[in-house]
Amino acid sequence: MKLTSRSVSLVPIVSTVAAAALGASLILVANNTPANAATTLGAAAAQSGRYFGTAVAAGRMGDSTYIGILNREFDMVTAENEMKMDATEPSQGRFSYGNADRIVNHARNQGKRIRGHALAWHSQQPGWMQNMSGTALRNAMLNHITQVASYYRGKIYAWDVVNEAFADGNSGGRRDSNLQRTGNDWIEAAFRAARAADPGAKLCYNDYNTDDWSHAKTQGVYRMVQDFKARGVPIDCVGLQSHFNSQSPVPSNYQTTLQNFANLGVDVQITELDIEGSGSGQASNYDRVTRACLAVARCTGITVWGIRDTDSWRANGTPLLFDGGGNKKAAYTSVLNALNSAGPTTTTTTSTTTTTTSNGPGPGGCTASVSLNQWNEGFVATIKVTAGSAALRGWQVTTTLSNGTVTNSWSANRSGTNGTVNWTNVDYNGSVAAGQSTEFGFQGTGSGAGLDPTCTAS
Ligand code: 9MR
Repeated sequence: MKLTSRSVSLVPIVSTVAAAALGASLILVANNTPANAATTLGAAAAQSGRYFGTAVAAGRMGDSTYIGILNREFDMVTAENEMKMDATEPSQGRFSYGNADRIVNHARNQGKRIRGHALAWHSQQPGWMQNMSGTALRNAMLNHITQVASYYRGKIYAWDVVNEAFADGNSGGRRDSNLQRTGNDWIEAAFRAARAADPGAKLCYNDYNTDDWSHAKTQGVYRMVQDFKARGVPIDCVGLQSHFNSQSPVPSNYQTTLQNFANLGVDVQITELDIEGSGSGQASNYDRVTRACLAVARCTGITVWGIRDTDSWRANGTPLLFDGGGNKKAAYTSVLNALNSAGPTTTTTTSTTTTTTSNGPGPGGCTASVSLNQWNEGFVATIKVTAGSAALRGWQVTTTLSNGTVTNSWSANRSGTNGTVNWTNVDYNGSVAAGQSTEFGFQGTGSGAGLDPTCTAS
């Protein structure tokens, strides 16, 4: 039984000037008119296939205001401290995931994705590691990466494999540290170990003061990534922490920096954004950063480093999007508006359709429907799986991608990237009560038309 209902909505162009100039009445744009504007950061970012995340502290998860904002606004989560080396391996060979798991489980239960932070770093090392050197330290680092990335295999969208390994100042070289003293190849060794442990996670190099293209540190990181790509060292992304204040303002060439890294063939992510200040000045800086990301196709998402100003590691600088009472600041509105201004379209000649297709109850008692956001080069599909009259213990959805390719997916396992693609539940969303639903999604290039999902209970 298939295709019991279909509805297609086309949103007409908002710019009559563009329509007249191009002489075309079929040019369509969507979701950038006030009536269609998304009302949360995550939903607004998703219109262009991006995420909007925040750092989460396990110790604040009992705070209902904090959790309420987290659940409503953000679709990517980074553990602020709980996945660091001192937290996850407090004594050598004994791993501890309690607080990290609280964050990971909450995020997954809420359908949010997770950035892992951080597998190897000179700072926040457990005491036993701080005193190590040479081969023993190299092996301990590799074991740590293997253990932690294996434990979270399949649950992490992107790992900060190595954090802050470059020196500040004019050298453009590496920072001195016990890890650096194990040999200059420690970073690539870390990336190879992470790839082996979790082949599905994107692997990022993450640093601060790498926002200004003219800075020696930025150039040093750029040369390393260029070298890794040339030699086949597995690296997928570069994280720009982007902690800004009056001493370290948003540089005028920030978008250039994002674009130049992206041009090396890696994704770029803004990983720890905060901008000290208040009012319209702060709002305009947030606007610039957001628009810079939106202007770079491979800038895949933005994470702010905390929820309310009072949650920040530098609370006195009021650097975040919500005030201490959980109220939206001017900076919040400027980010939301910037994300909405991009909408799902990239040019005024883009066609955007929203298609909803539902399949009738299959023999196994579940249905699947798709909500598709299509723009000229790609799409984001969200598939809703609904249990029939009996609870599901697992499900499989089959989709057809005749003219598109999956580049990224979440909350389901998949069999391939195009043609007939089978999706099965992951461990946390296989159980669905009778009549209830769960969702998974994917992003792709090309066309998502004709996905026509069918659901089978398993
Ligand atoms: O926000 C984190 C704070 O709670 C910790 O005390 C601090 C310890 O180093 O780390 C902070 O997060 C840092 C992140 O892990 C790496 N980039 C800089 C962040 C702000 O210091």
